[in-house]
Amino acid sequence: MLLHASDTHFSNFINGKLLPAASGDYLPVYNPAIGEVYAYAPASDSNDVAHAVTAAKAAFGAWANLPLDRRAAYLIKMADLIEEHLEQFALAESEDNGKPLSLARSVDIPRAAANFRFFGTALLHFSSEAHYTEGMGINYTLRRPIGVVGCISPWNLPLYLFTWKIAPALAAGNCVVAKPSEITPRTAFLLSEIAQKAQLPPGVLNIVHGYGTKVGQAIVEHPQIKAISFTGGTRTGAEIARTAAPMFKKLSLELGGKNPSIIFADCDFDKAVATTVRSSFTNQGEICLCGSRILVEKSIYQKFKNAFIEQVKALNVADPLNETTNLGAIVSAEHLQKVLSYIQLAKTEGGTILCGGEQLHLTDRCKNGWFLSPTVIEGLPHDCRTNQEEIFGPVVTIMPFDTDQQALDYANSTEYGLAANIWTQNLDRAHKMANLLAFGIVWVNCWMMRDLRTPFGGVKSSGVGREGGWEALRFFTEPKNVLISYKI
Ligand code: TXE
Repeated sequence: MLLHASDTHFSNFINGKLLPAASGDYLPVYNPAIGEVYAYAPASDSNDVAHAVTAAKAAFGAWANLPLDRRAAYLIKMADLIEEHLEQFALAESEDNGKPLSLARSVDIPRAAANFRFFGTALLHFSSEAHYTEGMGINYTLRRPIGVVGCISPWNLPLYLFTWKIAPALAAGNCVVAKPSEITPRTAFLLSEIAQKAQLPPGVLNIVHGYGTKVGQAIVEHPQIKAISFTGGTRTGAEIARTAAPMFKKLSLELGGKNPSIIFADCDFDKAVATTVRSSFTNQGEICLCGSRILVEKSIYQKFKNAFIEQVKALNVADPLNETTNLGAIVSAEHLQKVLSYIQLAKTEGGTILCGGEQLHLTDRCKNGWFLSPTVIEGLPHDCRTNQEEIFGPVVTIMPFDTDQQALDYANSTEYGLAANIWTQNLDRAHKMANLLAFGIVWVNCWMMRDLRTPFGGVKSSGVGREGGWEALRFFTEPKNVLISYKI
């Protein structure tokens, strides 16, 4: 059991110590399933960020020069400790975010541990290039850590995405100032204790809690923080880029999505239906990779629609702690209102609600929680706002298409380009579509299957840069070319 697991007042983690915000202020943290404040996180500001940067700078030299196997051992220890406390982390994540406990237990927390283990071992194999130039000599590329870097993450996959940034940053030899979402700070707080238990040297990892406009902004503005890795909304990403660009900071931005699921008549029908239910509604649709526009070839449109709706209606929206729950609570009252407003918009745009569309009022301990029935909307043109803007909830549209070209045109018509999934048994079509879809990730006959070595990220307004594998380690290092001149 982690020491502070039942604390109602979370702490920052700066220079190896658990501290309140310098101001002494706190912000409320809600349990979405019961609709009540259950804890408080430090409402930090630029003073806490400055403190964290000072600690990180002081720790940097020793951390960057640690033998690789020792740095690796720290990260692997972090992975082991997360796994050791898996149940406690999973419960904390579920209570904080509203997601089903079973999902936190099977996806979020194992992946957080995997992030540390993956990058903890990757750093042992990371290498740089050498270029022999005839008549000139040999160039080799040094890759050195950047220094102090900032990691800012969102509320939908709290520990999963937080560690997806922190682990490669540390692996590459940087010291980190990290900020979790103020909406879901609990597992980041527990991670502080994991870092203490792993005896990570003070200042190597600093976690500062608080609002985006205060702590996030202070991280982005701080002149000693040389790179920012951010996942969150596209508008926030633009704001961060505006601030960071004139300071010439390195930026990795993972932003929103409006992903298509493209179903061709020659698909493996049962698998396509079942997976599309998952890709639409896993984590209440609050995953940037969720498909939210289902495009179905006209000849199987009715059949697919009927089978899909039947399975969606069978989904169990219930207390996240129940083992049989498929969809838990929406993360916040504000986000619930946003999602509901899109359902209203869909109606005014001429859409028909095939199922769901309403806030659900559960009973007992969840009677004031923020629940929404999974919603499927039909009859909308591909270019209306409902089909163009990110909703980020359990709401999908379904529409027919006639030809491959039309499917492609519809799919590529949004400003976003994160992930697409296509369903076909035709190999030629699969390759052709994968090539022409304007997305950073394309899944063929599957969804959200991840190999952590592969590049992860989007095009257009879905972001800049890629995470994962060598891409992440390259982002968190600065290359320097060295030419040794010699003549044979
Ligand atoms: O994101 P924000 P939110 C999308 C989704 C959602 C919308 C808003 O559409 O409805 O974004 O969600 C910090 N400088 N995604 O409000 O505000 C903030 O405190 C620096 C997609 O959570 O972008 C939090 O830690 N940081 C996404 C983080 O940024 C700032 C996942 C993300 O918050 C800041 C989540 C600022 N000025 C939401 N303002 C995905 N693609 O995975 C806020 N932050």
